[in-house]
Amino acid sequence: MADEVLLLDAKVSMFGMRARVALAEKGVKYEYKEQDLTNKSPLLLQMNPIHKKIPVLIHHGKAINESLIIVEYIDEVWKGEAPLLPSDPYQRAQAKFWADFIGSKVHEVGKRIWVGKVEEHEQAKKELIENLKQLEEVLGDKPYFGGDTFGFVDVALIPFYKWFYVYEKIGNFKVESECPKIIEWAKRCLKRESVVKSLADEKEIYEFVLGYRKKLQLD
Ligand code: GS8
Repeated sequence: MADEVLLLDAKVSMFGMRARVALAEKGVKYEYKEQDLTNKSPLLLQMNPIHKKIPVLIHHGKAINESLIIVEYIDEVWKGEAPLLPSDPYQRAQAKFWADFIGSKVHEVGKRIWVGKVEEHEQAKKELIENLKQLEEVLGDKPYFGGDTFGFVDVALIPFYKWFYVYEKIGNFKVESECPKIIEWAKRCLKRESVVKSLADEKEIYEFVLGYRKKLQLD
């Protein structure tokens, strides 16, 4: 199997972590290829010629691009184990909506903290907290966004938990004091082997971001 599945990825990437968590949930063996995004490999350029971004899943030589599409693909191909998307069409649509919200809102606003100038931080922090509070409402009293089982939205969001450390250090605030339910949910997810072994270390992410900010002279 290992020669059939290949993941082009970068360790600290929240999008790459989504693919890794989904593969681990399904117990899929794969070959991991760390990519240097400052000097993109011919393989990455060939496999994602449109966006030239990681993650890229290569299955039997064919490329699948975009993290949420990759997670859905993994869910469809390895159907038997741990279903991630609900089978009910409305629930499925809802799961896709919130997973997209995480990329278009949480990620974008988080980026305004970690690549943003200091004067942009206050507004970005406010919006990030608003977005996370919306997600807390979606979670409600369920253990996971997927209900009783870990699902698509859980996979989409959990990598960002490791990025909270960066948002908090750079933005000088604590997510937990504003959104305790999200932190409780994240700690629950972190009890899963698939999650623990797939996520990058927060200090490593922070070091990466500090280097990035230094290079761009943002401080
Ligand atoms: C985003 C992937 C992405 O931004 C997805 O897969 O969900 N919507 C896509 N990948 C980044 C690394 S993570 O921040 C990337 O590959 N960047 C390289 C570049 O922009 O040149």
